[in-house]
Amino acid sequence: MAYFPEVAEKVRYEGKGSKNPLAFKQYNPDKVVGEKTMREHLKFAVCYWHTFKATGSDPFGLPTMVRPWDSATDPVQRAKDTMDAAFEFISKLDVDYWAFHDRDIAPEGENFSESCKFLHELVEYAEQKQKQTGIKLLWGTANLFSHPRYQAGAATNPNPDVFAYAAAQVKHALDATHKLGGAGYTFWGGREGYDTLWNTDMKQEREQFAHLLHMAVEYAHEIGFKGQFYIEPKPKEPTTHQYDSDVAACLNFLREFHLMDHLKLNLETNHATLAGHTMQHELRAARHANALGSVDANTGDELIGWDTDQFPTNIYTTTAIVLEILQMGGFTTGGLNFDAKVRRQSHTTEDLFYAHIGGMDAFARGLEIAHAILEDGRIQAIVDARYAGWQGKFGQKILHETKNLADCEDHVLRHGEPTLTSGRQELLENIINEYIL
Ligand code: XLS
Ligand code: NI
Ligand code: NI
Repeated sequence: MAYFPEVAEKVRYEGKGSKNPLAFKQYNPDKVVGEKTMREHLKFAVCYWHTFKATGSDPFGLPTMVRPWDSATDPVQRAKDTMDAAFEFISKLDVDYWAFHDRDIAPEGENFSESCKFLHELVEYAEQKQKQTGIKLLWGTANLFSHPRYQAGAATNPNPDVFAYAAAQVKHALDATHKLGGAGYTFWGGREGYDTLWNTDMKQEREQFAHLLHMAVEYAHEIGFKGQFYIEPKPKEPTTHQYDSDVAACLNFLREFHLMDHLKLNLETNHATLAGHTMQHELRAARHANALGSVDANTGDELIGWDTDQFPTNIYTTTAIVLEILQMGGFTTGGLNFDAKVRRQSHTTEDLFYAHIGGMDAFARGLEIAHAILEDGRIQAIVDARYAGWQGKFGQKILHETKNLADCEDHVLRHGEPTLTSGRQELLENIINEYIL
């Protein structure tokens, strides 16, 4: 049965003039940009939870989504139908990767063993689907935040029984990811934080969190899972404060607990903005620490202030994101995972295509612009000129020879007031617009 009759075979590239809403206008998978095709550069992934499982409910209202794969009464059958729909959709969209949580693909059972049994069954089903379609797993993860047992966190729970439950769930989610050949495994904190410090032992909780990550690293080693581990920063929501709040906090955490060699970061645009940063800032900070791994591609609403997880359509943002990715030499294990959901009023299955097509086109255009910016080098030249003093004799001396405060004073006494130079912000913004327009 076809769940997506609106696309007969595959969404195709029709180019800029096309008025077909179910065609790509910018994303031409085989087009070579620099040394790789668009497909190879961008490595899109469809995420299971938002695209196939989100119901459209919000704190004020009931589900709105019309999802024909969600009707069977038996939960395992429903999970299989959902997986049929997922692989049909991803194939028709011509995307190469997917990402999931354990509880997205299989229902929670009566007890832990039954949940594991369901997961196992669905992993086998997914394995066949991957074989049939050639679609690969970008990363897997465990949902350690939805079930009431995790109301006070998973790894950071005050109760060690809950910690153990979470660890056991991670074990099986890692097995699942490994079996499906996942290129990575993500930890998103979820409820690893606090609602109020009045009831929280923050020191103890952070240690517990690090302990779980070390256990996961060890288990991966045991089973031979070679994928990349990621930690995904987010400052709040659902907690008031999440320990891995932004890139700087994550890097500090990984360094403090000797985990830098084992985890990179999976960065999400809406999480960056919730943390009060641009995505460009977060990517840059991670890249400089050699910790930029993968991207959850979405965007927030500037006025709402929640993690609205909207599909990215802003070319300025996609350009800035791809620039950072190109500057790190491209993705290795990572990719652009659409951790994004259609709006509550976009309840039809067609809307899922429009949303992904828009996001893919926005990133394809961002790729071309970012590539052109790097090739042209005008922006880099302005930045280089701005720092040229540090390449000069005095700058080098300050950095590399023992210069002390008194030497600096001596320099000031001899040279007087420093010459001011323009930061050229408006000029740089104009140059970016030249590429975009
Ligand atoms: C939620 C997170 C989540 C992770 C995976 O805000 O973005 O979707 O990416 O657990
Ligand atoms: Ni995410
Ligand atoms: Ni999010």
